[in-house]
Amino acid sequence: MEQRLQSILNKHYGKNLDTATDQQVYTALMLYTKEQLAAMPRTEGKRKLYYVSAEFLIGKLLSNNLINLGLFDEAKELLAKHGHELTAVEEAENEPSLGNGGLGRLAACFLDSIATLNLCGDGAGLNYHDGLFYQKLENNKQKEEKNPWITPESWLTDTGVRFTVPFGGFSLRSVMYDVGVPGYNGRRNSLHLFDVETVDESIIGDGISFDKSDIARNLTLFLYPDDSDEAGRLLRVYQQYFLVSSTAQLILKETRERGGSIEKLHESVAVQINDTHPTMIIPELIRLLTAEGMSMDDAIREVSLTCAYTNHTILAEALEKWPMDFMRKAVPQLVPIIEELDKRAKQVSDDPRVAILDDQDRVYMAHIDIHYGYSVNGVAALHTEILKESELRPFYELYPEKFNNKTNGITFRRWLLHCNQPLAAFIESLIGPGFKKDAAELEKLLAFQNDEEVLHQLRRIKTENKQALARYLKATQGVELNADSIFDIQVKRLHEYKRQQMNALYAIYKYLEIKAGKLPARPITMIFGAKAAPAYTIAKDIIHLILCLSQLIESDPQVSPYLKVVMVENYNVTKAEKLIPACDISEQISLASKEASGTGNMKFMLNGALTLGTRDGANVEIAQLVGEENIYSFGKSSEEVIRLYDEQAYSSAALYDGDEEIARLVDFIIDKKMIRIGDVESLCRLYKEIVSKDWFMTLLDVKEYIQKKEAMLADYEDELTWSRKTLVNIAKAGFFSSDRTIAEYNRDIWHL
Ligand code: GL9
Repeated sequence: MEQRLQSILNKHYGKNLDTATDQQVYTALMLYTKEQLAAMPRTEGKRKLYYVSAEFLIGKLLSNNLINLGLFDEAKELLAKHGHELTAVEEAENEPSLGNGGLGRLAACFLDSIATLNLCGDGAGLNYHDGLFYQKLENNKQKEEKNPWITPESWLTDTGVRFTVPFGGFSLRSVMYDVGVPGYNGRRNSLHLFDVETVDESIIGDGISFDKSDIARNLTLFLYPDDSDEAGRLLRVYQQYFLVSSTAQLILKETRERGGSIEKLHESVAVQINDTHPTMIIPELIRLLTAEGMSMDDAIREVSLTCAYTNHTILAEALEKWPMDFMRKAVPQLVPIIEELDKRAKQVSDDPRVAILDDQDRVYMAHIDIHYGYSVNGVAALHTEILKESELRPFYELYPEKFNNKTNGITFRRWLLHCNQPLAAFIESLIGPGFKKDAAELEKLLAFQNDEEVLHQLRRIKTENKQALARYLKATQGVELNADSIFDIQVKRLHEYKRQQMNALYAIYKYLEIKAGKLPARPITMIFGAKAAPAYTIAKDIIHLILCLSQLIESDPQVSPYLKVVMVENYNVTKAEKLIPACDISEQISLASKEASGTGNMKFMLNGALTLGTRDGANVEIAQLVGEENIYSFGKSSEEVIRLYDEQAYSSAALYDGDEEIARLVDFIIDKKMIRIGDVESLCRLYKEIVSKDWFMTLLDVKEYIQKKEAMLADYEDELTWSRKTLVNIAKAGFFSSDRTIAEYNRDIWHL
């Protein structure tokens, strides 16, 4: 390694390991790691998986690739010998922001596990040059800026593979870049990222605005461009088709090269459709197969035996329905196929709830997936039950054999070995290294439940991680954290159903308590991190509320020694890796039934935080594993919430009018102290929304939530009992390894 690094540094910069900057050392180490990765043997298999997704939130790759290649310690020591710290060198890497949140991060964890389990499977996505946006916090508001991440030397390799993607009236050339995916096991796969050569960053104007109609120049500029207007929605259709047409052409090319038969495509290929964004791969594959001379019947049968669909949400807004007019304009060649698929589906059932085309000439993308895929899975046990019992019930009655659950998971390489090295080393000293390959071995930690020295050491490690986070936030955002305070963290996309607003109401409660002289036993640090979709007004109002509260508390010397509210700017994977190991209280407070699974909940648990959560998504399975005494659950059940929706029986106004305590907290949003700091229009809009609508039922659970959090804060003072709970959480986290999830996908769906 040393020789090769010296030679790369010399060739590129005329420097050596002692004279090079951290940035130069990063580039050299990245290029070296890339060479090592390329030299790994590929996975093999008769049936090959294509995991097709609009998002892959892969995060920085250097450390994780070094870990999976078994080179991490060697690299760290070598750099240290020459006066460089690996963590400082890593800072030079840009994080590719090719995803929004859980769905994209899940896809990245899955690629890691697929390679590690030695399964033959590649990812297929798009190479967005500016990813999602970069979030600046200014004047207590979110401001979106472009977020370029591609540098001349990067993990991307141009494969030389090119396809032509036809659109209505024009076509674009598709360029295939690859990012290597090393398993923790000696073999590798690839992530294919398709791009257009004509993309032009100079068309980006103020913030993240650009000409949405100039497809050749804008196609791969941004992930999910603003879809609040028609041009933005149409652009998404262009993006989606570009992804799936490129992928479908790659599948047929590789199948031939591997000696497989196109006529028996399903014997050589499995396609996992990650949410509805890649749904058009079904009609596109049918189009390509019939163009090869297959009959429509045969093509539909083969494609249906090849494609499987994962549903990630029951929120109506996320169930894509595209107007047929969009299809006629962007992808006219798919229109006759979609009409044929609709006609056949109507022969299977005349129930309008399962139709592909509705009476307003809109295409229901999920319905294509369910009729013409061979598997439909939800992402946590509760979520899959809700799909079967309510959201997709008519489909479940038609095709019960297609439905199955695959509870999400996370890769422990990134979310323990990499992000929490002190904890990983401590675990290894207790139970040996076996847990690194087999996460179930973490259960061996249960033998230490009554070992006081072990329990004290867990808290010491947590405190060190809190100090490290404090240093990081001081350096990057200029905020001071008290590592002796309790760290209560809610980091995830900003959405009303995730109820950051309920957490903000807790901050108001605590502020008022402290003002009234009721001081907490220990200072509390409430940390938020979240991006709001640019056109989601109420989500931005919630960010504004949190930032105004932060300022109000900070500037009040009566309160600030006991309470601090921090919003981390531009929350992303890199920041998650620093926040999660430093957390005491993991906030998982979505309205029951709405969070399909959650994966942050798993990451926090694995890193020794205790969950304050509703009985939603995978929280339900966490509670079953650790036992009710090791989790803090609260709130109305999903059955109760679903009943309230069905009977339209929820009224936030009634709760507000009938309860002085609730009214006192909500009223504070528009208290004159707040109005002085914030934007009246924004705060009033949010106040009104909560009082008169509150679609995600904040006021239903807020009182029980406050009570539970208070109980939790009190429990924190009993160090041994708290630490024992964290130990049980770590020990039981093995189930949430994405290695387990992927083994189940392969056993039940892919059969690679
Ligand atoms: C999501 C769900 O909301 C999460 O609960 C789930 O853990 C992940 C992964 O299955 O999928 N569905 C979804 O649309 N997103 C999710 O995070 N959204 C984004 O990532 C934007």
